[in-house]
Amino acid sequence: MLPKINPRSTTAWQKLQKRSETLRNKKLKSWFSEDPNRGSEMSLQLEELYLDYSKNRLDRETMELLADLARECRLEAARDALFSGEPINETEGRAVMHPALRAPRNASMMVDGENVVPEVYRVLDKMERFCEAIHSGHKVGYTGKKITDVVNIGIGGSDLGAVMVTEALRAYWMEGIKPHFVSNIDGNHLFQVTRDLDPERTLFIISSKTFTTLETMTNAHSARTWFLDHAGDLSHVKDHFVAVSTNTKGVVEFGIDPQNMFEFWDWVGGRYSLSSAIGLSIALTVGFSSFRELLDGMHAMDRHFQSAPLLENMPVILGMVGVWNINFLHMDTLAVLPYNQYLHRLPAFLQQLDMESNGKSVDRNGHPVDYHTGPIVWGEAGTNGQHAFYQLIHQGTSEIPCDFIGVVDPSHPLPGHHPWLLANLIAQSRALMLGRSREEMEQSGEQVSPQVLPHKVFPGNRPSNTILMKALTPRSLGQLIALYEHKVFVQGILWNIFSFDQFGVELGKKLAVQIHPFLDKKQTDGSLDTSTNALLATIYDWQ
Ligand code: G6Q
Repeated sequence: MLPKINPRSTTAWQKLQKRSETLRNKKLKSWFSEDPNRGSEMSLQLEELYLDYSKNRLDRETMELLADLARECRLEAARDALFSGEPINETEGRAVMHPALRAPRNASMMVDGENVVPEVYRVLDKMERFCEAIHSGHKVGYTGKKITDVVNIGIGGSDLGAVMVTEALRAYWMEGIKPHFVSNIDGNHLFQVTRDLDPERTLFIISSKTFTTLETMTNAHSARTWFLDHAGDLSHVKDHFVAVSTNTKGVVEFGIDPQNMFEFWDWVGGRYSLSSAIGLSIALTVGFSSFRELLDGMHAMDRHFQSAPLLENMPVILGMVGVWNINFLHMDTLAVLPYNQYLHRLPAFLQQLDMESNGKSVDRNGHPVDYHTGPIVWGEAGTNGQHAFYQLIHQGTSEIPCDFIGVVDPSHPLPGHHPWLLANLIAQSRALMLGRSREEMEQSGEQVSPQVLPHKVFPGNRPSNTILMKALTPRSLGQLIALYEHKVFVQGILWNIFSFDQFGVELGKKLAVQIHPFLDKKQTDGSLDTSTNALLATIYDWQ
């Protein structure tokens, strides 16, 4: 059981409130000029991952108070409960054991009195053999041709992580095999992906924890029809369709041989599942050994999170700084800004991880919260964002904390690009911190008319974190992913909410089931509101 402590009732919360009032007029710029060690002291490193949180509007005393808040909210006990397999997903009655997916073979991680690590390795070993058979050409399509294209059909947690990681690890793609992802029930998605594929060389992975998800099952059935239109005989399905799921019955009913099924378990949440068999498309794309390195990187971060003291613990620090920005400085969004083209799907992945986990307004006692919880997460790869929405980040009325993410070693040979990319990354967080005052403008000697001058003033004092990776490798990417997974956990504990359910996605699904027959029949039954009626009437007219 998780502790159920209202953070506002803690002594630390009251002190943090006072601290935020004391610091209200303090400028980030002055903190840096007063303290020559701020940059190096408010940063920490794990292997080749470096977090600088010094450009946030807080000082060491604030960090100590945040750690007190974490202690009063019993974060360490909650962390122990996570790693010991307690059913901390209380609303669904399940353990939350994604760290077991990347634990070493000889580890022991218990769920319901059973060590789950041997089961994890049974599936990992099966995945490894399967990857090896596909890559070597030992396992081929029904006409004997080598598999060249892998289509993952899944949505949400059964899609976003795999898409993000395969994109991030483009430099590690194996020759001769290409990944594709279909998630949207909009037929355009499957149609566009399959249009140029050769059914004789295509492998479909139907990835669905429940094997009942509308979008995935609709796409899976259409993919099977597309395949059979070419292959003709149902017996060929086994060579071209595999499943990743917890639902053996559903997989068999679909017509996939259980031999071709890669299991995972109900203690793996969808958005925390990329290190399970849901990562099969990753392993097929980058090779099993690179997938293993990704898991090892995640495990390194798991261990760090599990053992490091609160103020030397990267996920804890990132989580606490976020709580400070959201609850004490009242900044409700978080921009994720990776300065690496291959990380372009990271904002979308983190959006789900964070917003589906902590987009909650009822606490663990079942009471409405009277404080803000999960931020609106959004973002884009830099430097594209600079030429789009950074204007608002620099001069808009909303203050937006940013996570800048940079990679020091480029993974391409082109000269002249990378220093500029890094210079932009560093410059942006510095510009946000420093700003530019009217006086600085006047002293700079820049010729600006008095009418234009106010428009050229930058308020500055805008907070950001910077995460540097030496290189974008499977290991460092694994560390980055687990860093954010645990950050989300930390914040959920401090906010006294349940982070591992997602009931908020259900109502819309139920209403879609109610509305679907009205589209078929082209008439409603008078039970709907007038806006919905008018929308349906327009659709009937235009069909
Ligand atoms: C993630 C969510 C959700 C889920 C999808 C797909 O945490 O639960 O995004 O992953 O709805 O579900 P299935 O894997 O069951 O198809």
